Amino acid sequence: MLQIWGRKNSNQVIHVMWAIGELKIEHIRYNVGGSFGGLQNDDYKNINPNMLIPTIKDGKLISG
Ligand SMILES: N[C@@H](CCC(=O)N[C@@H](CS)C(=O)NCC(=O)O)C(=O)O
Repeated sequence: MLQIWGRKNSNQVIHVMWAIGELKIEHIRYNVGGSFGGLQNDDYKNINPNMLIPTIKDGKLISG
């Protein structure tokens, strides 16, 4: 399933979630960034070395 990391009140994340909503793609979103934190740890750095949101993972493909 498509996975998205990012708080939904981020402008960058809103664009992604809008497209996912329009296309009705099954997905799961994790709240990270802003007051949620979670960007400055090794687990997140491993999936997105930029340590920013959003990060999108589709199978083995990761985009951030
Ligand atoms: N992915 C974009 C930019 C990503 C970006 O600027 N993300 C902001 C979101 S507003 C961010 O992660 N800010 C830190 C935070 O929200 O905690 C790029 O690399 O050009």
